[in-house]
Amino acid sequence: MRLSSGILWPMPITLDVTPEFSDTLEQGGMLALRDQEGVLVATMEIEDIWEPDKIAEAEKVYGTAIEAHPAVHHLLHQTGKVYVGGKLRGVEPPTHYDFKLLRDSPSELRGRFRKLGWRKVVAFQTRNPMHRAHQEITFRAATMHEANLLIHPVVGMTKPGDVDHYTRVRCYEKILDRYPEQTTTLSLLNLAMRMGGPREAIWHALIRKNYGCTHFIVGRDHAGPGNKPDGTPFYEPYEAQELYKKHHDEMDITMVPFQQMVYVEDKAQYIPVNETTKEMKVANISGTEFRRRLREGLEIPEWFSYGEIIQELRKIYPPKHQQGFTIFFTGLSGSGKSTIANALLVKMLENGNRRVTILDGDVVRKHLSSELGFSKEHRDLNIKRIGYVAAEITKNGGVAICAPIAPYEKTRKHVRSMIEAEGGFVEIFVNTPLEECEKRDRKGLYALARAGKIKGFTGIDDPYETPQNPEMVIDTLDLSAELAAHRIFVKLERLGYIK
Ligand code: PPS
Repeated sequence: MRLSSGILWPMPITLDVTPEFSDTLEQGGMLALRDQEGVLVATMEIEDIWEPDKIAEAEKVYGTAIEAHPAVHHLLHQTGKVYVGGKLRGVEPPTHYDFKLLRDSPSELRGRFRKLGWRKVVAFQTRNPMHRAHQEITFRAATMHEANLLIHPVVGMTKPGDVDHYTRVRCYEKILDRYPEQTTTLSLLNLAMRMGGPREAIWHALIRKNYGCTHFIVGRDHAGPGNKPDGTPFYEPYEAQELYKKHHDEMDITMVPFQQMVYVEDKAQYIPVNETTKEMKVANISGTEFRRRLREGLEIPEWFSYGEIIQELRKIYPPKHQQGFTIFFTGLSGSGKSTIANALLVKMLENGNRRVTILDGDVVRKHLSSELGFSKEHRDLNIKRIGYVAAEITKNGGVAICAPIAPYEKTRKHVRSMIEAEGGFVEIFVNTPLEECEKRDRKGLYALARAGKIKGFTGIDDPYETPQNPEMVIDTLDLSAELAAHRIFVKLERLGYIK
């Protein structure tokens, strides 16, 4: 909780490197800290090089070493094994090309407050789009303390799965109009959140103090990471407020604690949950429910959010028939994947509502993977490349039809997770038995494989792992390619992907 000088500082910020790199360093040496483009941001005079006990760090800082906690996961899997410490000298602040006018250094923001004559400023930390309840809390907080309001959202790393900051910032800009004029301002904070609950609340407040704020709002479950796998929370809902109270005297920034706000229908008003009575009809929409409604294009009531905010969010949660998706065929060589894929492509082009790209096995091997062979390593690489391109297409609202053999379940799963992060994924197992593929042997490859002239041929001397949970199985023995494509098309309509 403290620096060695005794100053309250609850969150270690460390420079982590790999052991190989640390071997090239020595105490007293200098390190150049650069951004991704190689611009020198700062130098470090190396004072310490050490191997931390990460489990101890996780337990002390986050109160847990369970990997379901995003910061614990990051600490254990994404940070280097060795830490380097020392005196930093700033050279040039990192450049940001987005929302330049909304980015302030601590001294710039303090200067702005001085210029405006804002003596008391309440800061509001957020990593989510703001709705009516947030407007209500922040407005009340400022009024209660006769202060101005700073909306100070984090635009660095937040919780995985959060709404991207571009969308959020457009929402924050819109909500500014919902406050009385001249009372509220917006500035972006480039911070990597840890979802560290109580300690993070103290950290957030100290940062806001440095930015010139006098008050800081701490609501329910501040910087909460969600629940543990057993369903219990990592931190109690008001634990952050408790820890803040404990250190309040040395913080020099006043906590404005808030209970969760709920909407009371008969009063047409938001009130803190601890002020509600049994008789009151309380309405609430959870984050999960809200996202479901956005995804499915369902109504979101006016009491929950403002029309202009919903409009902004609907852009990133388009209805299903505008969302991107990937159809991933898998099956033996000669099973009929390409034929069905092409029949499906034609059907979709005929329908005309979708932009489709086909990533057929042979075509990919010609244009993307021409240097690859058929070893396990090369096949995996080939499939991952297809997955990457399909994920990009899916992200941008297109349709990717992939038709490789993709013989290994683990790699297919990997591709599924890559693509599902961006949109829909429909795996279709083209289940043509080996005997049939061999009988057809259109390219004559099975004969060559049997004769030992091609080594490592799928189904002959290299395995094909049957898909465990495909969205569809196509049996080509009793279904023509055209009918198979028709069945898939109907399924896509039923899933809502085609209108
Ligand atoms: S993989 O395993 O998914 O990377 O394979 P893929 O990219 O789909 O390429 C399969 C096509 O390459 C031809 N071919 C082979 N297939 C399997 N095993 C071996 N050893 C092999 N050597 C060449 C074969 O024609 C496949 O085409 P399709 O269209 O599947 O019949």
